[in-house]
Amino acid sequence: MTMNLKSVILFGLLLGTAFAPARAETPEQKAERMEWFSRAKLGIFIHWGIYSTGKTSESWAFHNGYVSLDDYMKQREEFTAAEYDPALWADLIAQSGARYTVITTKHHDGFALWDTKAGDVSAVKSSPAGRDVIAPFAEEVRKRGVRLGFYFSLIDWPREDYTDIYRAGPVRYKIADEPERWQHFVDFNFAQLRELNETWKPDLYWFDGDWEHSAEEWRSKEIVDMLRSTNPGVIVNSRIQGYGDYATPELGVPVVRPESEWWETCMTINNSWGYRLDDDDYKSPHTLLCMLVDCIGLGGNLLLDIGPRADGTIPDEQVAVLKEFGRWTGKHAEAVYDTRAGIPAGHVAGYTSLSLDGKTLYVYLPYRPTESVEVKGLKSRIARVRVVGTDRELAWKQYNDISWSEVPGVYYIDVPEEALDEQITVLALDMEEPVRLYRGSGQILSFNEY
Ligand code: FHN
Repeated sequence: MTMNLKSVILFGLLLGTAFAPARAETPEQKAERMEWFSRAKLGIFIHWGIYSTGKTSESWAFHNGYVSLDDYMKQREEFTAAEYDPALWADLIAQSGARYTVITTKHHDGFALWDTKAGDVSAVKSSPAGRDVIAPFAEEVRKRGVRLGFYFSLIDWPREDYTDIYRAGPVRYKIADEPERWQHFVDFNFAQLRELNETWKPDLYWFDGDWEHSAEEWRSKEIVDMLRSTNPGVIVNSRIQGYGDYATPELGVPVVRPESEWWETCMTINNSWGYRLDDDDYKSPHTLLCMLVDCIGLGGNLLLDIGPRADGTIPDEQVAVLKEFGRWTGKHAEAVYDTRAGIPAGHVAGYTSLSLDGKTLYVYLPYRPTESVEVKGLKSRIARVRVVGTDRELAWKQYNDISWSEVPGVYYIDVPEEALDEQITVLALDMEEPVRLYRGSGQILSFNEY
């Protein structure tokens, strides 16, 4: 075979591209990939599976020995999805103001909600639903411009090739003793993930259960590389032993900002991830909205969980929360999506965030103020105060604005009863310049100019 110079160069270039090591992502490239997530602020988590009969917890019920594995797995006979309306689910999610959703494609019990060819335990092959319930959900969610996230449990306790099943032990086998058995399980995880990735190219993977094995054992790096090879923009949560993009504090908003630039608190709507017949201890919309603005103020997202029933209906209490979230986020959109972390606690009684240009300080009031709201330590001057979601401007005054002191005067903003939102009122303090703070502990004035 003869090659002219042009073909030799082209061939060389192709070889170079094929074999060049993947370049590490720069911080700027990562920030670009994380952009939609940073601005999303609210996601809706969905725990749906055979445990959605409401009789047991998700997976943990057999793992902890509360029911036998057989009795637990029998619940799949009640997973009918008979009333499942993915368009309605997607409507509710979009209306809540969430910009992304994360659905359990498979929990630790191994029951897959999509038509997996890699195993036999799925909504299609082993439940009366008899169909792929992920496919129509993915389609409806995307139609509404909501980002699609897949929860995927690395753990699959019931499988014979997985190392553990019960919390109390004993382990089935040790990887060192039976490496091929473990390899069989790893191949299975890869096969399922390949199916999900190639079919839907989700925007985000929410791994879970990584604590049971090391990155080397899960092959975490290879998993992420494999997903990115055909889905380069995908975002991966932290639960994959060091290869994720963002932190996932659970069931509690952090007190101080997490070290990770990107994070999300996942939160139950009552006290359970999946639907439970015996759990009607719902958190109020006010409580949950406070968690949302707390996350926003600390620069993170809230991933609020719902638990539909096995027939696909969503309990009224959960629908009511999503609708109230929609009313509130719709009215206060300006102070939700295009914001960044606020100022440290202590300057004002309430949660805060900043506009992206830093010139507007948003103050979220989870209470009904008496007389006025005090804001201290603001070196930059207020130009006007607005009530977000209304056309109302508020009056304020400043005390102790002393030109020869470095301690700025304290602002008092009048907030009349009529300006209040029924959940959380948001004030926008538009400043003359980006917010600058006084963070000292006061001073003695050794002279007066008057
Ligand atoms: O074990 C799971 C639990 O069932 C649930 O899915 C939560 C959601 O964050 N994740 C695990 C516990 O951290």
